[in-house]
Parts: sequence; C-alpha cells; structure tokens
Amino acid sequence: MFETLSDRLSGIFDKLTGRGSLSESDVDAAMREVRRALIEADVALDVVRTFVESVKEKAVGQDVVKSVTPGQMVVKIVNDQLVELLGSEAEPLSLSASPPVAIMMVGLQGSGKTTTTAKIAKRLAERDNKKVLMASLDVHRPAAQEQLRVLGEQINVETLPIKSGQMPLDIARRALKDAKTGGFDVVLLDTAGRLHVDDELMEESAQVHKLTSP
Ligand SMILES: Nc1nc2c(ncn2[C@@H]2O[C@H](COP(=O)(O)OP(=O)(O)O)[C@@H](O)[C@H]2O)c(=O)[nH]1
Ligand SMILES: [Mg+2]
Repeated sequence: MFETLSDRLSGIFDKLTGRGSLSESDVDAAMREVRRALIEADVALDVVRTFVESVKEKAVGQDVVKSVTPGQMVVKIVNDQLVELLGSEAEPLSLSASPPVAIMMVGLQGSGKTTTTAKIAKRLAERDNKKVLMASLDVHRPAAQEQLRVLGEQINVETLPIKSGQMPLDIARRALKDAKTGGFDVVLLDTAGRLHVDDELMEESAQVHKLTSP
C-alpha cells in the first residue's frame, strides 16, 4: 500500500520540481492529486482533509510560489507534514503485558495481514528471541489457514494446528490456551479481512478482541 502511495507521490512531485515557476493553481492541482492518492491508499477522510489543509497553510505562509525552487519547497512541506502525520520515530511493539501477549492483526482483505503476521513473527523470534505462536482465524477464505501454516514452516515459527470447522472465537481461545501451556511469549492472531460495513464480521472481531485483550 505504501509503495503505491509513494510512487504516486513521487510522480506528483516530479511534475512540480521539474518546473521553474509555479502558480498557486499548480500547487492546488498538485494538492488535489495528493489528496486523491491518500484517499485511494485508504487514509481516513478527515485525516486527509486536515493534512491537505495544513500543507496549504504552510505553503501559502512561506510564499512558495515566489521562491526560487517552488516545487522543492512544496515537496519539503508535504514531506515534513507526512513525517509528522505518521510519526517521526518508530514505536517498538509493546510486549510488557504478562505472556503470552496477544497481537491481533486486522485490516482489509488483501492488505497484507497474513504476510505481515509472518514478518512480525520472524522478527520477534529471531531478533528478540521470543517464542512465537501464529494462529489463523480466517475461516472465510479456503486456503487462508494453510497459507499461514506454510509461512510458519518457511520462517520456522510454530502455527496453531488447524482444526477444520472451528470458528474464529474458538480458534482464538485455543490459541491462547496452547500459548499459555506451551510457554509462548507472543501469540499472533491473523484475522480474516473485513469491511466496517460487515456487521457480523465486526462483531466477531469485537468478541476476539474482548477475549484476547491484544
Ligand atoms: N508488494 C508487496 N506485496 C505484499 C506485501 N505484503 C503482502 N503482499 C502481497 O499482497 C497479497 C495479499 O497479502 P496477504 O498477506 O495474504 O493479505 P491479507 O488478505 O490481509 O492476509 C499477497 O499476494 C502478498 O504477497 C508488501 O509489503 N509488498
Ligand atoms: Mg490473510
């Protein structure tokens, strides 16, 4: 998702910096594209709105249009603002709760939850020496649980044995229990992708959340 976004943004910026002078409407047009790129990358609408507004405010305040390298100044302002929005420092995962610590992966279908689950697991296991268990609660997509199992084999991280027909909440319960008895530090719960318009799946998420306090 961020790769596409950064491609889009650099495209917009290339257009800006490639020009000697900029009018205010050039800046406006670029910001409209930035806005669209952010929305298409699933950034919340009010976040996008605030973002674009503060960039414009700064751009106007610094007389971008009259400066020698207007394009670069706009790019710098957008960049600074993005850093501020995303946070300028990496936040380490907090694992200070008593083990096993549950981490619940949520997000839209195809957004990379399962892949990221394996990446986090590998990092926690190899770099932080944690004993990690991964469990797939995705019973909606046929091969989802198998996908996680295969990834687990590749990175040498244990996965909860698949029991066909078991519901997500029961899988979560079993994962916690196995993690506890097996002395695991972390249990990663890979959920099925969902949209907020899907009430049933959202309710399921809420129940898993309540059960596992991730
Ligand atoms: N380019 C790229 N592709 C990714 C990344 N993470 C996941 N994918 C791909 O996106 C697709 C969906 O990923 P998956 O982890 O199954 O998403 P999930 O549905 O949220 O579990 C797969 O084809 C992945 O190989 C990433 O960081 N970069
Ligand atoms: Mg998945």
